[in-house]
Parts: sequence; C-alpha cells; structure tokens
Amino acid sequence: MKSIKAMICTSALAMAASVGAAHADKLTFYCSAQEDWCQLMARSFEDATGIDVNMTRKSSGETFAQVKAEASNPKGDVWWGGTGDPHLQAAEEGLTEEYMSPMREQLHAWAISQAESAGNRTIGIYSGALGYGYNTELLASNNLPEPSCWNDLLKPEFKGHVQMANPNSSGTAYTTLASMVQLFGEDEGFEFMKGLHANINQYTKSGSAPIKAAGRGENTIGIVFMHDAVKQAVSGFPVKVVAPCEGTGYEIGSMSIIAGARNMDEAKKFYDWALTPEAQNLALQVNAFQVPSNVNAQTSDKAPDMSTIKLIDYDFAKYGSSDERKRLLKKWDDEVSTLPQ
Ligand code: S7P
Repeated sequence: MKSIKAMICTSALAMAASVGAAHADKLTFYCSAQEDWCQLMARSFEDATGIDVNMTRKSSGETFAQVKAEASNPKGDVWWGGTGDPHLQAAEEGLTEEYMSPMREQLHAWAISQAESAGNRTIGIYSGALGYGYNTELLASNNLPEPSCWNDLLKPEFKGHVQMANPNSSGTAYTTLASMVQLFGEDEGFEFMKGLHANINQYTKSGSAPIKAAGRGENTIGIVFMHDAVKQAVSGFPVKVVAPCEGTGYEIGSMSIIAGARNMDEAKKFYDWALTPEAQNLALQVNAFQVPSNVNAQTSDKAPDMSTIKLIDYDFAKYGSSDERKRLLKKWDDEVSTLPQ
C-alpha cells in the first residue's frame, strides 16, 4: 500500500504537471489589425501548434493604453499588428520584452530597423501608406469635385463629408497627425488639422471605420491607410483610393512581446511563427493589402505600390517616442478637438 506521503507527492506532481501543461498550452493575444485578420492569425496559430489562443482586438492606441494599465500585472502575452508608433512608445517605456527572433534574417531592412530603434523590443511585420478613399457615387450625387490632395479636403464644399479616427485611440489617425506635422511643418500641420476639423463629420474609435462607412454609403471620404481603402474597393464597394499629391506618411505595422508575459515561451513561438512567409501569406485570404516584412512572403498585386507613392521620410524614432506622442496628442486634444464645427 502507498504511504500517505507517497500519495501526497504523487498528486502534487500530477497537479504540477497539469498546471505546467495548461500553462504551456495557451496564449493571450492582443491584436490591432482588422478583426478578420486577427481571427485568422489566432485560429491558424492554434492549428499549427495546438496552443489555445485567447484573442482580443483593439485599435493600436487602445491596446497601448491597456498594456500600460496592466503593466504591474500583465495579462497579455503578445501584441501583433497596429501602427508602429505605439509599439515604439511601449518599448521605450519598458512595457515590452527584448527578443531576437531567428526569423530576423528573412526580413526586409525596414522591419529590422524598426526593431533596432526600439532595442529589439518590437519588430516590423508589414508596411503601408496613408491616404484616403472616397465613395464615388456619393461624391457624384453631391456634385463634389474629385479630391486628389490633402489640401483638397479643406475645401468648404466638403464640410460634413470627411471622417477620420481619433488619434488617441487609433494608430491610423495618429499617423495622420504625425504625417501632417512632418509634411507641412508643425504650425502649418496643426493649421491643416484645424481646417480639416471643420469638415469632419465624426471622429471614430477605429482607424479603418471611416472607409468602411464610405463603402456602405454612410460617409463620403475616409482618411485611412490606402490598403484599407483598397480592401473596400476589392469587396465591390464604389470606393476610389487616393495617394495625396503633396506626399504622405506611412506605417511600419509592428509586433511586440509584452514584458512579464505569463506565457513567455508561447509568445516567442507566436512571434517566430508570425514572421514566417506562411503566416504572413494569410493576409491574402482576408484582403489585407499591406506589404509583408518577410522577403519571401507574397505581396498582392492589388496592394498600393509603395514605390510610386510620394512618401515622406517618416521619423519613427521621434514620432514613436513617448514624449513626442504624448505632446502631439495633448496639443491635438487642446487645440483641435475642442474647436467648434
Ligand atoms: O489592418 C489594417 C490596419 O489599418 O489596422 C491597423 C490599425 O492601426 C488598427 O486600427 P487603428 O487605426 O484603429 O489603430 C494598421 O496597422 C493596419 O494597417
């Protein structure tokens, strides 16, 4: 007969094994790309590894705020997708973990430089240019001229026809604000944002919402990443995509492991997997038309051709820094969002 001591030891070992197994089998995944892409990444990683994934989708600025709020007791393991600026801010504030993936050698230089500028606490997973899209039928039925530049959006006839997200919650909208400051200079950039404010019908929470609304005929012009506008056009909606004539900013969509992640091994497995061509090619199944960071992954022929778009030399180190992001957002809150419309 087993002694009581032996029985206690056996059951303690069994418990430890089961706790270990449960621990080893799950991943809490914060996602800031489009919902369909987030779901596909979660399910495909589960299929590839047998690890259970608990996914939450939020915009980039919102996820940054959540990771920061949870810093003393982290609940998320990995944060994938969303614009690079809040990932860089998280890196600077020590909210994300340094990691050198063996997949790095397969990545474009821009993805690695994103990592290097953050002490390897984040990495580039895709890139895409900012622009806008408009509903061609609404434009025609309202007798509006076809816009082709940023400054066209300030014309009085567009009052109530332009939508963008709030830069506090949305990475897309923060990229818009930071791009205008870099394109026109700070004073003129803020004058542009004030002029735009007069024509805005709504600041949404999510960055892509304005072009989805345009696709549905509920809004005329949406300021978004061009790939998000292409997605609407490819889905059959009457949306035309514009690369603004003055030039424009762009994003390096990023991925980071959350500092103190409870499931650190699984987070690293996800990170390495998400950098493979196979994982990055999943984008094509959900009409996500960003340029992938793995040189062997496929870029759709429908993706906006970055080489033909007039891109600014976006200063990711500066506009992804904690001080600058906080300063610009506060200035936008104080000087733009409070203006009457
Ligand atoms: O997946 C499309 C996309 O535009 O969504 C990300 C975006 O930051 C998430 O939405 P928010 O603007 O609401 O933060 C981009 O990184 C990505 O290209």
